[in-house]
Amino acid sequence: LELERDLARGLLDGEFYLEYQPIVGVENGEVRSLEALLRWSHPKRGLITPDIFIPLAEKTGIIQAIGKWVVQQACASAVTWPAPTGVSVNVSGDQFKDPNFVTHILDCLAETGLAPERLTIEVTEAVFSVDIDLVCRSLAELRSSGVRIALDDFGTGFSSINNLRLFPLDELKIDRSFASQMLETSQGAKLVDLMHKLSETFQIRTTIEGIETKNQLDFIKLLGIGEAQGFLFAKPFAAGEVMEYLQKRL
Ligand code: G
Ligand code: G
Ligand code: NA
Ligand code: MN
Repeated sequence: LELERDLARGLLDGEFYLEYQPIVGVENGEVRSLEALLRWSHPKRGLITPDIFIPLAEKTGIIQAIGKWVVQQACASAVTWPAPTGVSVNVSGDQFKDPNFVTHILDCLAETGLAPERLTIEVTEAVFSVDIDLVCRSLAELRSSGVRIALDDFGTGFSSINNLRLFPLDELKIDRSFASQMLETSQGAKLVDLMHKLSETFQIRTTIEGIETKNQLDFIKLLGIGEAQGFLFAKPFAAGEVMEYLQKRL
């Protein structure tokens, strides 16, 4: 309860910050985008991860304000990176309930000057439990402005294949639990191949999360998966380290 009350104060006091984790092209190692991952540096409890505070922020409604801050920060940072390197922002289903959600994102793009094509909005299958029409309309509007849409943690939620048909998507992110199983059993490998083929059927780009080993990378290359993320490439790092990371890879 105390933590819930602290969220609003923490936002005002600048206790939130973003880390970034690269999403890399499997063939050429090029950094396609960096995913913004929210962190809370609590004055008494130290570092708190989003698994803990995002559900609380959703419960209290402060997620709207926090979500706006995240988009604004991410766009402001990304515009300083060399184009076409993009930024990927996680968005909670509740944020769609804000009637100004889309407008705010488009305003952030206009104000920072970031090309819409460089912003990816990541939603999880949990958005399917919000008003489907509302979510569909918002995603379509963003997409028609050039913003890319990714379905995150794919394979772990309640989504049906039909959702892939109904939702305007550009990218499917296979959940990292599948990457860790991939080379353990033949079934694990087939599952990843199947999800990639599913994504190809809908002409969606595939990213796989949680790539930790060279063997895993070699395997997804073989499958033809286009993009990957994981500790093999980099752990999430501070905003101030992004430029150095990008320069080192050129
Ligand atoms: O980075 P970490 O492993 O702690 O992330 C845990 C979860 O929190 C992930 O599922 C991630 O998508 C989510 N998350 C990270 N940053 C944000 C954010 O800014 N907004 C929302 N809604 N979720 C986030
Ligand atoms: O749910 P989402 O995919 O947004 O969660 C992102 C989180 O996953 C990041 O906070 C990061 O810490 C974690 N993560 C990213 N890459 C790896 C990886 O290769 N292995 C493991 N175990 N976790 C990872
Ligand atoms: Na994510
Ligand atoms: Mn994910």
